[in-house]
Amino acid sequence: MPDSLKEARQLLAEARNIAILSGAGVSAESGVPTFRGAAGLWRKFRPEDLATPEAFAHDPKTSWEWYSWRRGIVAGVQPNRGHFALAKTECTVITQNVDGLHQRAGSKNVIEVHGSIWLLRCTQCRREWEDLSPAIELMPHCKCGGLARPGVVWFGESLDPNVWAAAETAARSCDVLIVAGTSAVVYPAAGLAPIAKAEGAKIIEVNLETTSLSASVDYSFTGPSGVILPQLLDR
Ligand code: BJW
Ligand code: ZN
Repeated sequence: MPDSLKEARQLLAEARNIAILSGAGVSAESGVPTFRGAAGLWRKFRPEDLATPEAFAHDPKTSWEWYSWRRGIVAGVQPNRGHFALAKTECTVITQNVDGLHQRAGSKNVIEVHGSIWLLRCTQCRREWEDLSPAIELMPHCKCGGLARPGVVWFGESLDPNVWAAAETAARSCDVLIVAGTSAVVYPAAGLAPIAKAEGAKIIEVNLETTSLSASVDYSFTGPSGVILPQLLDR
């Protein structure tokens, strides 16, 4: 075992308060496509065409087709060893993922900063409800007759202030923050690492490649999160 891995394991073993910021890469080994990079969702779909309120307003059917396709993928996959290693560890999971796989692995304390594809929200009365069926109708409607939208956060939309406050508190109060499977280009989520660092936390990054955070973290492990997270966390 490399010295850096031993050190990071020791750090985690001694930590009182561990938090993780996860991104799409953590679900990649389950078979959920990432957004960016070689196999990214958005090599085929331009983000600005789909993940904005304007795109939904202009063409809700295409937007719903995309979400319905993704719901089908997620419903057919299982959490992977990375999700399970986190679920076995007492830690706060701050996730940018909307797939619900951390919860399915058994993590109890999950903060979904970008919402969930299993949540629907009425564009008229704002009512929110859960719908877990993989085969959702293409243009779901609310009881009030209003068109429903996915309960996710699109570009240009603010994060739920309570959810963001919980994420910030977790970042400020942890002594180790693991940043796994995220390109760390989307804000404000990517800003959680510098926030934690400023409060004295050690930062451990796990990714297949280097990111804009890599130079400023304490430990950077290059490899699949499904392999590295268990190496870091399993006792
Ligand atoms: C592996 C692996 C394996 C692969 N093991 N690793 C200019 C500067 C700064 C900010 C802005 C700016 N202009 C606009 C903004 C704000 C904007 C933003 O950040 N834009 C940047 C892109 C520039 N942010 C927002 O708009 C946010 N809201 C906001 O700021 O509110 C205030 C505001 C109000 C009004 C106007 C403007 C601002 C909201 C952001 C919402 C993001 N939403 C999405 C879609 C969610 C719904 C859906 O899923 O459809 O969230 S975008 C998408 O990106 C999704 C993800 O959660 C998010 C992050 O992606 P993630 O998870 O990092 O995935 P990838 O694919 O990018 O990376 C995967 C990584 O895994 C890679 O590094 C791989 O190497 C790695 N990997 N396999 C380990 N097996
Ligand atoms: Zn309604």
